[in-house]
Amino acid sequence: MRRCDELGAISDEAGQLTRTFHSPAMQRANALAGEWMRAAGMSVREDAAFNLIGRVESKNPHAKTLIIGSHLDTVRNAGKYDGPLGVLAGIACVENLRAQKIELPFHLEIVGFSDEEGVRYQTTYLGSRAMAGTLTKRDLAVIAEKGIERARRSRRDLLGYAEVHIEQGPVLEARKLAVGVVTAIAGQSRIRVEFEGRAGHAGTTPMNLRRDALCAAAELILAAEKSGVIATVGQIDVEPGASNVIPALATLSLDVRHANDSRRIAACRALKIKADQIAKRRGVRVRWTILQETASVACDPQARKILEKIVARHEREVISLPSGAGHDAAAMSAICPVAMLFVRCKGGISHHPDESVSERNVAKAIAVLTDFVKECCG
Ligand code: HGY
Ligand code: MN
Ligand code: MN
Repeated sequence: MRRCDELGAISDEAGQLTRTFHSPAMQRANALAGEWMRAAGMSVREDAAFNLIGRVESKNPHAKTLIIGSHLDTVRNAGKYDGPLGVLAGIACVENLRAQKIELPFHLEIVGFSDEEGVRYQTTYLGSRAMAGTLTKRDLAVIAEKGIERARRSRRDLLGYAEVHIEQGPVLEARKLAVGVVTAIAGQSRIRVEFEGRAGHAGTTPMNLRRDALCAAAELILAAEKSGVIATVGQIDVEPGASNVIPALATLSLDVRHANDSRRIAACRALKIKADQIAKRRGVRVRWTILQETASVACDPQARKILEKIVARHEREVISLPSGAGHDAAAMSAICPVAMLFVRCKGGISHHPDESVSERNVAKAIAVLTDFVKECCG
């Protein structure tokens, strides 16, 4: 918990917690978490995508590697636990195994991914997709840092991936449980929508002669809210951005989620048609750019069974639940089986400085994770 506080104080922005891909704060966070990994007896390196990797070598050089991880980057004005808690739980698990003198028949790595949130480039999972080898040409074109695709790992080396993460929802708190097992991770689409109208004088241009880009955007935002899937417009930029000038350009981010990929894709299509209709009626142009699509991912049934068996030793009730939030496990599922454990967080609040967890619930998650790794020894 103290480590969460220490990492939570490392930010790119004064007065709030923001750490974005390869920023100065991310480099400081990697250095600090790397020290804790070294102190736990791990060898530490950073891969070509700036993922922080602590490793406990098994005596068997031909062994595969189990990866436990989460992300060290954050959203803007973030909470302290979304991401870092999973990395620190992994380090605590290694400290437990060491204290119990457990020799693992496989290599164990704890990974702090460099960009799960995608705040800097609007492309999520840069770190875990670099490791999974699923970066697109577009990803590589938009990012300034070259060569991150060299972080790619081969599926032959991996046993699997496990992630501890705050639930970011209300279910565990409602059921008075500390932890729960994740069944699947919802797919997501990230789209940039640009409405281009015409700037004009706010005082002299009659309302019926305007080509107001921001009013067009406003209509689409409300249509997204009623689209029947989980849709969010989190960012909007307006140009020229003066109070007495009719907006010529409105650029908005559209984030669409659903557990069922065809429902999500259909909803995005319907919103694109709506955007075209709004643009036509208002005499503005619209540009629709899909920045990223991530399919929904089922957690590995076998790994889930092991996790449920372990949770049953620690909780009076074992519940399994889907994740509406995206996680690095979704990216890692391209190269190995994945398992996720949710930790209860207060009020389900996340992506907000009020994000909080209890020491008791975190202790239970670390105990479950440690038993899970021991169970993987077969
Ligand atoms: O947006 C998400 O679902 C995750 O927090 N990156
Ligand atoms: Mn997260
Ligand atoms: Mn997040």
